[in-house]
Amino acid sequence: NPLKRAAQKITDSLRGDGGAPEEGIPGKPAPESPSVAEPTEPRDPLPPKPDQSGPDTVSPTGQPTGADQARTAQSGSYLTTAQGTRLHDTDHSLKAGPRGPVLLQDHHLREKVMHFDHERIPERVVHARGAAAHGTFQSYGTAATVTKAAFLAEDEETPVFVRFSTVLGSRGSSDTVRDTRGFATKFYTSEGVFDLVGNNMPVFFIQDAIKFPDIIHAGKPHPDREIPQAQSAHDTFWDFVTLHTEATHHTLWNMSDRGIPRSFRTMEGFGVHTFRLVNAEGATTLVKFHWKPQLGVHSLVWEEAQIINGVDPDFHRRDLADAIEAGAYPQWELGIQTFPDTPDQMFEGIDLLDPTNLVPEELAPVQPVGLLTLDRNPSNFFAETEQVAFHVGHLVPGVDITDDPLLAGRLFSYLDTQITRLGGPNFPQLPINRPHAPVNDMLRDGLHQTAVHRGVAPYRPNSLDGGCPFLAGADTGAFIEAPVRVPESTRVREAPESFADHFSQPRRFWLSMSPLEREHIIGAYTFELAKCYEQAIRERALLVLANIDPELCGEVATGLGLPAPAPTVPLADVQPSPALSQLGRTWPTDGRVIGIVVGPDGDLDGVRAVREAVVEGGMVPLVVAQAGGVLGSGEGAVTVQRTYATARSVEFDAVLLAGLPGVGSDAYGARDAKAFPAAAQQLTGDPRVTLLVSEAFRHGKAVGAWAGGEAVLEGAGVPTGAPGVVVGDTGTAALEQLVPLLGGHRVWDRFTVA
Ligand code: HDD
Repeated sequence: NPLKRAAQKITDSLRGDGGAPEEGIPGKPAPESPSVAEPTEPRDPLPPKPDQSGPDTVSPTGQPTGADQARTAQSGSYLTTAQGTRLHDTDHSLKAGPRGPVLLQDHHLREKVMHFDHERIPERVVHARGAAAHGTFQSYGTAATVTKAAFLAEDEETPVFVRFSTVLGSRGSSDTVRDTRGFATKFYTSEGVFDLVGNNMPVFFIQDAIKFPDIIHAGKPHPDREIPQAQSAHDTFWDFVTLHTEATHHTLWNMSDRGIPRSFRTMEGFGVHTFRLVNAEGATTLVKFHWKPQLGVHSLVWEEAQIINGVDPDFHRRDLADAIEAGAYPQWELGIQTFPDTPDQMFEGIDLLDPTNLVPEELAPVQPVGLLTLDRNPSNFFAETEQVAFHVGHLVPGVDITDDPLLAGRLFSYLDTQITRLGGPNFPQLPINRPHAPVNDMLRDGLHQTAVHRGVAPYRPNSLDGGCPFLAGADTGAFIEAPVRVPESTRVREAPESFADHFSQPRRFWLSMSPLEREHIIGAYTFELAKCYEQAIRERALLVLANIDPELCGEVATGLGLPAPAPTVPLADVQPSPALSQLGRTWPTDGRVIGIVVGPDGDLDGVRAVREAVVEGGMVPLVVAQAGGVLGSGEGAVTVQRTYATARSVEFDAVLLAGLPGVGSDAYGARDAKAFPAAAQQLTGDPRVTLLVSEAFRHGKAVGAWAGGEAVLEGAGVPTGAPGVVVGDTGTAALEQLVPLLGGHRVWDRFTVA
């Protein structure tokens, strides 16, 4: 039949220039050609239209849109309405006379208030509070043997946007609560967007996404009073995680120092799930992704975290933005642990599909594959940090998923949630979400459509738009699902047997901690459980702890005033993984904050010299004095950055004291210090300075003094011979002794652990 043959010819030619695309799928037979003729008269396809390269960035009337939207939204010197009409007054409603009623005809009032009324959008249901930054990812090319992903090829530089977050708190909650942190990275690769939506902990509370609403409902504030905010220290959280023991490992990480990071800059990041990489030959490798911070992994101590929540709830957000503004660009190395893609997807007895498991680095070393540098703060929080939409299904050729049941549910959830949060399906068109690769989809219309699509045939196959857009093949950069064998089975609502081990991995984590880190964990469990009202929950929590370790269980039981139960399962015989401990290593001191506290008669020359030396060492000096302004005059003047009223120890990694009046001195004259009882001042000097010093000491921070600062140490009850307390003849001499202590993050020797 000649007509059928001609129709077949056109159908074949409409398959595009991707070079027999489906043939590119290794091991997959090409699909059968469609036998149905096109409804049009068979003829040669039309040439591709020039405007088939994706949504236009010029409006139909020639104005720039999209990336240039800032220009259209904010140009010209005059205040205008949203329609561009210049205004002469925006402070008064239109009234019938100065004391008369406001007139309904005031269209400017109406527009201004209407827009304000709709400024807020729903916050993220989880990870609502976050901060973000732009940067670049520089690939080393070391992953090129295991993946064909272009952004991991040698010397490839890819723009990125990274958002860090807490999980439980709402948008206005505090930064330093005990919680998991989100670490989500959007790579704007040449092959489309790749999102690595991870956390600062390598394991998750649940093994199946169907339980995500349960764990989140349990962790969020109680539905009746909506308290507590951004906390896990309450009954519903502990009720769930003690009944649902697969949460044990993640809960233990939360109770460890990882739950209260010092800074986003000092957190590790993890992809959590096992992913599958595909190389140019089609070979697959299972991987886990890791982000390793160049500044080391550091945490707050609990009391410090609690104080910060009051004195600076924006602590992490401020720290990230300040560091970038100061040019101290935070960096992380991306690394991969690789595992053979065996049919059972196990490695050394660890089920790689169970997201409550980690693989110790000692068994599978993390191999560095590239460097992330964050070097630009967002210019508009809402447009960028709030509107960015991550999705684990944003994948590029060379990176594919596994059958981890937690990942499967995430693949559904992220797209879905953006529709409510960002008001419709066109959120990929928001400037922060736009891919940097050309986009030529056939998605059309919908709420907030900003692209002006051309052509008449957003369907395939078509003959009317020249058969465009074409389909790509493996050799032209198509994303092709790895041809993985799906196990033959029966439909069930069940987990594999290997998912039933809930305690050996937590036990490994516990055994890997240093004595001091264990002490912190015991403190955290005791604090959180003591905040629960229900005795039954506390008792159940102790049963869980008994299965991790008798010492952990016993210490927490003592703190709660309860008997320690015996384990209900045999204690797992596991080896520690030293890489899990944060202590015992030395890190660069870049970006560390040194408070230089100076009194009314302080050694200004010394302060100047210390400041310069701190800056030269890549750290941040903050001068703290009784009142704001400048100390001294002329060229030698020193600018004051904090006063005794605005400074608190938690802001500094180390403190240096210069020329401060000490015990019994009446040299303090600042008006606000008078708010403290005179007796307190007489005893210790300014109570705010002594508090600052004693807190810094208690939190394990290096403390130093010169030029009379020693007297304040004494007044604050800080012995000059104690570990990490240094005294110098000059400021720089004191600083020289102080800096090496910073490399260890804190003066751990100061803590005695039995
Ligand atoms: Fe999720 C946000 C990380 C499991 C459903 N998740 C969100 C963010 C991060 C993570 C970092 C914030 C992204 C941003 O900054 O905008 N989530 C994880 C990790 C998980 C995980 C590491 C486990 C390994 N998440 C998970 C499950 C579900 C979700 C199992 C649902 C079944 N997550 C969401 C969400 C969010 C989200 C509801 C809220 C806002 C958003 O997606 O965009 O879809």
